[in-house]
Amino acid sequence: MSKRCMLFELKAKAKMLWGRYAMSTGFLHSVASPRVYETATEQVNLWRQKARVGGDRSFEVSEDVFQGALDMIYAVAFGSSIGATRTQLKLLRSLEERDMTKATNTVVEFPTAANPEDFEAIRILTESAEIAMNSPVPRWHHWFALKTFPKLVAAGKSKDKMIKARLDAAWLKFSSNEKSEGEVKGACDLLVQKEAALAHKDGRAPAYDTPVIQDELFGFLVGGHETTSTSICWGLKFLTAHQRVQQKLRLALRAEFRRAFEAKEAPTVQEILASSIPYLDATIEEVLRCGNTALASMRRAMQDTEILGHRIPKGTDVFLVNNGPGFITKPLPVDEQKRSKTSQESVSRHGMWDVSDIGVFQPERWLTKNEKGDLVFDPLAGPMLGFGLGPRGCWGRKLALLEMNILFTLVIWNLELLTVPDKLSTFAAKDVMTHVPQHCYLRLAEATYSVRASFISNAKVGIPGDFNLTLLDHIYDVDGLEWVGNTNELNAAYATDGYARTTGGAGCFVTTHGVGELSALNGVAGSMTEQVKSIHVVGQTSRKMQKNRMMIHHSIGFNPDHNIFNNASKAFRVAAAEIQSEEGATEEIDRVLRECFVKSRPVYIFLPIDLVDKHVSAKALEKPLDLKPVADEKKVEEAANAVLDALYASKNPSIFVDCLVQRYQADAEMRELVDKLAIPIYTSNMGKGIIDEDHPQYVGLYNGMPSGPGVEAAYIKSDLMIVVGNLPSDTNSGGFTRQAPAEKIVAIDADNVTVKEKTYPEAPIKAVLRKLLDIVTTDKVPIVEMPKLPERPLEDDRDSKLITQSWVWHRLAEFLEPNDVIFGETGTAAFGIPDATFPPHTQWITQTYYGSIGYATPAAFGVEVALTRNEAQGKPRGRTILVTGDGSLMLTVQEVGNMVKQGLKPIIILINNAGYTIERVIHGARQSYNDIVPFNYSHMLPFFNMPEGEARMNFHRAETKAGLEEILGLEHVRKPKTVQIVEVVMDMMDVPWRLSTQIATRGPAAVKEMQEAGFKVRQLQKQEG
Ligand SMILES: Cc1ncc(C[n+]2csc(CCOP(=O)(O)OP(=O)(O)O)c2C)c(N)n1
Repeated sequence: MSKRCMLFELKAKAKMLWGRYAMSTGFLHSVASPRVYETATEQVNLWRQKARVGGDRSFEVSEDVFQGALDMIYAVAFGSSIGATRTQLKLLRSLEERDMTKATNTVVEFPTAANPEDFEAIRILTESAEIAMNSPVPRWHHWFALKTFPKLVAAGKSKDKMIKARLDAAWLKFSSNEKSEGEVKGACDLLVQKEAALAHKDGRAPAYDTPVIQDELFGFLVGGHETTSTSICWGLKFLTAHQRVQQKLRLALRAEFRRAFEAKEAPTVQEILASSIPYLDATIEEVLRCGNTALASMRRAMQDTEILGHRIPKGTDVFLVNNGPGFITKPLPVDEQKRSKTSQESVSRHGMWDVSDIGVFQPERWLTKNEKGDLVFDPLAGPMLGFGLGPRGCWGRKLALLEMNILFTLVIWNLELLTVPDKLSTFAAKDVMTHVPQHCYLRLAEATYSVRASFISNAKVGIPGDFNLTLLDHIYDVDGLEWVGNTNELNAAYATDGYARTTGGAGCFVTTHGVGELSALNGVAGSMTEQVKSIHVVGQTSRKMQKNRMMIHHSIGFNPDHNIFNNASKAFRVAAAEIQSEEGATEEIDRVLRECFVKSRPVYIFLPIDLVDKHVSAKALEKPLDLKPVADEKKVEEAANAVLDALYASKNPSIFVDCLVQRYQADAEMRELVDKLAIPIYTSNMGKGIIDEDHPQYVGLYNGMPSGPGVEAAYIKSDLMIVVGNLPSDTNSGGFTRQAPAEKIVAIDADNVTVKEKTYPEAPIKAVLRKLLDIVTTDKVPIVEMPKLPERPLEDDRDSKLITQSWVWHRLAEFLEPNDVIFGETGTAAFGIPDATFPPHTQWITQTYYGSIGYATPAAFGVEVALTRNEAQGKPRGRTILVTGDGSLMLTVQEVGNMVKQGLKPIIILINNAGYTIERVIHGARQSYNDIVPFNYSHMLPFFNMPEGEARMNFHRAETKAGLEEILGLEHVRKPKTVQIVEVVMDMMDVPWRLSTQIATRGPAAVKEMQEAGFKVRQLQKQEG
């Protein structure tokens, strides 16, 4: 028996308005969306207010959702809100917590304001459909009720009056001119405008307020809110119950709406319309599938037909059930032969998800990968009939999806749907006009705008192990975080270091406890001593295992202390979050992240495996991470004034720039300051590149004795040496020969300033440089004549056809382009490259102080990862040029395989000088301990799985200068698309002059040993002197 009633028919009649006019993209975007956005914003504000007044308690929102949905459709129909949500909000604004008489510890019930009259009329008429649904003679019964029940009669009159008034107003607007011009503010305007235009055209009297048009409009209102509000309620319930989905959705929104995220405001309606967020579409589709708002579509057979071999006579009402097998439970077995031909043919076009988890709410089932490998929303991923199909499918589908899209975006963006007590979160439903949840409770908190993880680093590197696997799973949940594996933990630590140096922020890597964390320790120690921001996350054994000192694998001996490894790394970090409870965990993590930045050194986060999946409050995220060091404004000013006083009183000042400027992110201030001061600039070995070497005031690299001709002589003429970001290790000061007379030194260090032996504490480097920029009076800075350096003496091996140390570094420097990142691995490269002049904006990376060989290859991997991500975000990037010795490469060569796998494109210049030349020159020139295992490097790329042909193209070997010239001129070497290896064959007894000069600083015995072994000892500075 048909359960049709007049309201359903009205809804169907509204077809012209729905289908032809109001569902056009133009109308939806320019007219409907702004109205929907306004009302959705009101809804968010209402809930925000309820959360403020109700505190941490849950409250029922079904009525709010119903009011909001009617507000929306009314505004889309008539251009202005019916005011239901606004009325409630007004009342709520005047209330405080103490006014909440109907509140328990967990639930709060808010007083309600009387709804506007029109709202009540529409609601009464909509709900009257239930009369038909419960009657054996639905059509007649409903008609009778509408005509005779006083409440329904009054509501009908009210509704007719309201619609007539709206139509009249629209008519006034569009009938006044021939072209029916005027602003269309809603569907009613659109309908009248079309009718006015048609009437003009046909030369007839317009019929804008006929019963048909009135029914169209009322059908639009009725059809547009009850199903949508039910679906929204289901959506809120699912997102509350599935916190992972909610969090993932929020992150997807944040990733899409970057501008809004950074501005800490909601995305605009235009931004929402222009967006494409597959996870949002998938979530809405999954809400519709699992919520089952319309349990069935009813269709009457228009002709005799057959379904799965069963005869269906014309006129039969067929119920297509949406909540059964195939949709939310496993499909029933069907004899495929019995399906119609069209149905059989469509199998390949329509997907069927993995049915093993068909009963689970899981938006991911609607996502597939496109040809480019990107996840896209696929509405055909599985069967779905929520809106029906074909000519009798739901006309309002587009509007309903638009409303849900805007509302869910704004709700999830602004509010966190916290879990509600079990008894309030059941999925019990009642079947009235739609399949409605019995209750819909929310407990809310403001969503915060900061995501710590993506802020720190958008790529996490590391190595899996039993104790971090589940932790690693969560990396995939966070948009903006990416898992990049490494070939071992030491490499992960190095890669993190490289990543951090090039981004200026922190790098983060994850290892398993014991074996993993110990393997990484050498790399972490390097970051510690070179002051690089590294976050080492260790997945530990469970708290119970730790407490019971269980003999879990990777532990040491009997009755093992599981924290033995944690204790081992204490000297190599500035802070550690040793998490043992979810209580306070987030605050503790924030504390160490701050330490990492403020002290620019490694930190650890230890996470027992049993804590990984525990929920913690997101409250800490409300407080933005403060990464700036504490700077006492007065002390900073005092320090800056002392610097300036000394500067103004000097006659021949200079400024010396070292690497800690970069570590404390003060490069920009440094560059601005040298421009402003216009006094001679020198840099250290490790500070090279921070100031462009074509700067008019740049004199050269001063490294004590191993400095270029005339550099030291010029520097020591300074009567005031402003030394910024000093790191005075042996290798960065020419074996402690760099001159630094205390009475001439103004030292601007990481967190204090010393002016001629008086120290000003609590004055961080970046703040001091900024202050100097603000208060310096450039007129008072002495004008200094730029020193003139003598010409470099010509090298005596310059005519050699073979590749020599005296030639190769200058040639490689010519190969550089602005924005390149160049690595000099510990070895002859680290001493040779500083001799060359870089183009502007070159980043120079060398682990000169810690000097752990093998560092540069994985660190170059980390840099390439960072540069590739930059490029993907449209930022400019240079190339990564790794210069490494053959001995060093062998320690961490596996990471080249990872470069191939990840599609990275560094240029690797491999100095093949048959072993540890740098060690030969120090001692034991021809001892076998300075030899290495010889390799055939041409096999390296194929071994790492680069296809043979490609590998041949990308491997190059140069034995002569001419050969290297040719290779460096190749287009695919200069502009690489994949890893390039350039093997450069050099003499094992050839060393850069800076290296032999540095060794000579050890005294005459060292010089004698070098000379007896056959090394040339060239001291350019001496030659000049
Ligand atoms: C991990 C580590 N082990 C040992 C050393 C000692 N060391 C310093 S440089 C070097 C040799 C580097 O040789 P290679 O990379 O071939 O460079 P070359 O000097 O030959 O250009 C060694 C073994 C070190 N610095 N780090």
